[in-house]
Amino acid sequence: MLAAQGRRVDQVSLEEIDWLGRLRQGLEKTRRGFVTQLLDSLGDDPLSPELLDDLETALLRADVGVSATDRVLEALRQRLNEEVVDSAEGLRFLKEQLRGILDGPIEASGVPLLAPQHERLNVWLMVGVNGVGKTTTLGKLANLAVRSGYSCLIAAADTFRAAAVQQVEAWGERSHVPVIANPSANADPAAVVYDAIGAAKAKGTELVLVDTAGRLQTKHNLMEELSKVRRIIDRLAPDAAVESLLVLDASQGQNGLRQAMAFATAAGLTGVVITKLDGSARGGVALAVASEAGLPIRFIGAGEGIRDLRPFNSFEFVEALLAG
Ligand SMILES: Nc1nc2c(ncn2[C@@H]2O[C@H](COP(=O)(O)OP(=O)(O)OP(=O)(O)O)[C@@H](O)[C@H]2O)c(=O)[nH]1
Ligand SMILES: [Mg+2]
Repeated sequence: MLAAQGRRVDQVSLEEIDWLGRLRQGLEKTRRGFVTQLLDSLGDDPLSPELLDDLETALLRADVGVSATDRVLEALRQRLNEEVVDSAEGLRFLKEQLRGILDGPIEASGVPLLAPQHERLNVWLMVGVNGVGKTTTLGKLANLAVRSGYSCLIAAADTFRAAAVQQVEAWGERSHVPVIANPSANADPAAVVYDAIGAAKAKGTELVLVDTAGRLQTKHNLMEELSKVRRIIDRLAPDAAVESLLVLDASQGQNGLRQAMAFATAAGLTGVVITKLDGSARGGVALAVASEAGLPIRFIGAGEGIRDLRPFNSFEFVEALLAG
């Protein structure tokens, strides 16, 4: 039996089984509004054109977005034109289509699983609107990095409020990861990043995680500040592997897409982290992000705990989303 792509169930650790359970639980709300309805209408009968209408509504309601929904329906229609498809095969085909959408940008990036590169400086920048979970994600990533044997440091480049530095310092302490911060109020975030990259180079640190202040994508001056941070990184560490990760709150659904476009321009996005999948009814937004923003989803967060973040895997995600 396959528990995750390419691995047998006895190769999966207890922690992973625990995570899969939590992910499934987290996607419960999305599933309730979408899959239960879908599975009910699927029944045991072969797929019919009416059923495709129901499926379309269900996908749109789960915030899968028009483009991904159209792609899935088009593929299903074509299949139905060719042959009779029973419900089990219909579900299998649907899962395959959804995985294809999620995997598209990942395959295009040439990096199936994002991890820091050893013996090289990696700089990962967390960006996004207010309160989406940037700092929490950074704290979880620091822990994951340490557990995976990387040397890591945090740049407290959210200088907008004093509490932000304390918050990120608390996360650093939990994983024994040093935090570079500037004690003066309203320090320039780019200056903090400058110090952090200097420290990382001096110590041979492999991963620098950069926390940034939440900002609305419509605030031009704040987006410009973010571009400046990005330029500093590129200038100081031209050989570094830079990841600019947009953190999106799943419960914001389609709004996330509009944010993605603006942040892509300012911060040169390379990927997305979707947070708060626990308790959101809009988990389908992952498909909209992949299909419309064309960005690979790299991690997903489903909880506030330090271990509630995992590398994104389309197989796990689709199975959790469509679990009966
Ligand atoms: N349930 C749940 N809560 C989360 C998750 N990720 C973050 N949160 C919570 O969301 C709230 C905001 O998280 P932060 O990490 O401070 O968000 P931020 O993007 O850094 O916020 P600003 O810096 O103010 O823009 C906190 O209460 C977190 O505990 C998640 O995956 N699930
Ligand atoms: Mg923050």
